Amino acid sequence: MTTDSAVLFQPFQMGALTLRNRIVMAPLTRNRAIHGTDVPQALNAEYYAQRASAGLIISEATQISPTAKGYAWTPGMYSAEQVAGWKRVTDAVHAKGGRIVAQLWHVGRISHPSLQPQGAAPVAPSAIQPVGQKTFVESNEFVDIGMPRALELAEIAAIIADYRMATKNALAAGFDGIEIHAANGYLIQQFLCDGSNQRTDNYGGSIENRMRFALEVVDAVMAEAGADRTGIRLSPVTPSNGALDSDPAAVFFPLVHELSKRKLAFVHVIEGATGGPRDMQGFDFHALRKTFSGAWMVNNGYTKEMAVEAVSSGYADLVAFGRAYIANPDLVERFRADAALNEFERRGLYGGGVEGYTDYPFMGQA
Ligand code: 8OZ
Repeated sequence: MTTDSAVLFQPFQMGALTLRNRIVMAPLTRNRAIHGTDVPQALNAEYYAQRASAGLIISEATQISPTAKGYAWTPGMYSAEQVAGWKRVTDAVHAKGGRIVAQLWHVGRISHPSLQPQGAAPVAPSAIQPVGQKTFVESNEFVDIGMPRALELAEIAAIIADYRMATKNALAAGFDGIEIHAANGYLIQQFLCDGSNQRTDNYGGSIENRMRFALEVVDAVMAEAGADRTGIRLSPVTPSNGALDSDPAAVFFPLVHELSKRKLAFVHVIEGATGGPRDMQGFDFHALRKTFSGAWMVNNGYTKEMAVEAVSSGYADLVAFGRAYIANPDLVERFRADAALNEFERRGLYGGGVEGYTDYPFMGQA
């Protein structure tokens, strides 16, 4: 290795947030909120606090409303109890000098009537069923995703208001900022992609119209948190959850240009297929980076060596690690010491308690 890994341990000013290094804990769905209320519990605070030496923690995806939920036992950001639960988490992270932003989420069509209020069909830009997708319900099974219901115009406005309220709640819960989850085939990406959006009103058709929902969400979040505490996660070429667009570059270049105009603190990109192959399918992420003036955060299968290269070359400011953070609470210290990493295991990945969650050893522990 010719490049010096010290670049990873340099502080970084991301908008209003001073981060102590370039290593980010990626948002990770772990399905451990309190059953029935979707409230974060003490175990969640312990898990995040274990990982507080990251330059930044991004919370697991958190639903902005009951309708925004797509999986069993994911946490919410819309009730007073949820805000109180999250306050325990942010307090525990801050007590260790860490920084944490909330990832706000609406799943759109990636849900199931058993997870929806009144057992209703999930909502989406258009009534188009995603092909071959499943979700995880409370009976502990993966079930097929059915036909969603197309949102009425007034409902779209209400969802934007939900994002704004959830942002207010996240700030009240002590979060340092917001990451808008616009990736992985959930509601915002469903509006962006022509494979899931066939609306004929102002929210469908042209690129400008398909971007409208995303930008209205961004504006609503910024109105509460400020641009300097707002970021967004994008996955231009992921096939996750049936995200499908005939020409991703035609959508994501103008979108990132708009985000840059708004002076968003950061853009977080998943390069390739989420949690899978880093095949960029001809999409030029380096060119996309050049259209954005704020911080650039990259993710997907990075090793320490790849992270050093991405940061020292000037392409990325920050690198987010998912699986490595599941298995290594002290990932920063291990990188610094050039120590071996714990192997990621699937046990307890989605749902359960301590096992596979807070029981991965720190360096020097058995
Ligand atoms: C894994 C399982 C359930 C949800 C994503 C929030 O893909 C998720 C997710 C990941 O963004």
